[in-house]
Amino acid sequence: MRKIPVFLLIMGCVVALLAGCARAPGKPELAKELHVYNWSEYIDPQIYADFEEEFGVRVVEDTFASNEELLAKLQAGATGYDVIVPSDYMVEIMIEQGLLAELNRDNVPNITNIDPKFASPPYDPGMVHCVPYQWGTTGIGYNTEVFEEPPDSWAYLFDPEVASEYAGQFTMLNDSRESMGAALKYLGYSLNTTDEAQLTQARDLLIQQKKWVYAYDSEQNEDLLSADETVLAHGWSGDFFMAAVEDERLWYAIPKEGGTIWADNLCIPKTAPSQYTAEVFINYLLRPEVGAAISNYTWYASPNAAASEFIDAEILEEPAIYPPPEVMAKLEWIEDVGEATPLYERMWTEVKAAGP
Ligand code: N2P
Repeated sequence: MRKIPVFLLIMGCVVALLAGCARAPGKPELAKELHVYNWSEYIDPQIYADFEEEFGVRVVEDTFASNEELLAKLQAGATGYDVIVPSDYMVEIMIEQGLLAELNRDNVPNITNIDPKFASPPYDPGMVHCVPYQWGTTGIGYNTEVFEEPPDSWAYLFDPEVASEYAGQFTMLNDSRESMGAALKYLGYSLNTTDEAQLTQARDLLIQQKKWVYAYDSEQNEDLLSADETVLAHGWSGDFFMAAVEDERLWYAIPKEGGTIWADNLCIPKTAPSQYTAEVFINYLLRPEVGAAISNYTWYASPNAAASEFIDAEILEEPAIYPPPEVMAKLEWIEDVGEATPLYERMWTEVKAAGP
């Protein structure tokens, strides 16, 4: 056996000791980069910068525009993401497909900051895989100079007499479950129906509506409102409130027939390059001040109870962000519809393919 020079052995031990001291005992090393796949404009970029500064981990963000886009990307074999942000029903689908890692709670002690109301969601009982990030509703963004009274009904988008008045001046979300869901709600059905006749009616309603739709868009709908391209937009609550910081003519209404309530979640794909770094990041986002900074930027509601005291009063007190019980009672969660999922996808594809 060849002998290793003693000085090399000593040097090796010193290096190992130093490296050992640089991190908590028994903890893996942080990766140099963290890859986050998120909805667009869904976090204050300063939070990424602060995390980089404190932990020395560079955050790289990609964005997606729908849960189905996120799922398709993972199914197509994307393996580079450490943290993803699916909504409720998509978490359930991803767990079932074996795409998500289980959280190591030892690395996420701040998970106790989550409000008990959100700590055991039906799509991920006990938060085994994911931590709720933000929640909100789906309704109608609008220009208050055009509407003195809030357009608080799906009729503004679907009733031929009303919608035709705003022909070419409104957008619908580019999202199968949300746009089919809005049509189903207008028709008085559940947005989780699996009844083919009801789904067909919703599809036909969307096709009839198509000639008045400016665009199917989930990422620029608030900008189009602000640019006076449109006056109404089917969309997510916070996107309009956040845009109203710059353009105070914009506001948002929850339709009286009820709309979607949803929660997006921080999850780690099984293929994550560094599950540990992802957990350290999620734990960071769960700090009370950081949790509040997220909502103060996005204008979405926070599931982090400890963050509340740092969230701006105008957000906490806005009934279209934290709706009162009677409004909550009318909202519906999108659920995994199992075998009916391809039916929703087919109907939506038919809407998109239909002539104007
Ligand atoms: C943020 C989009 C919110 C995500 N721009 C809706 N689930």
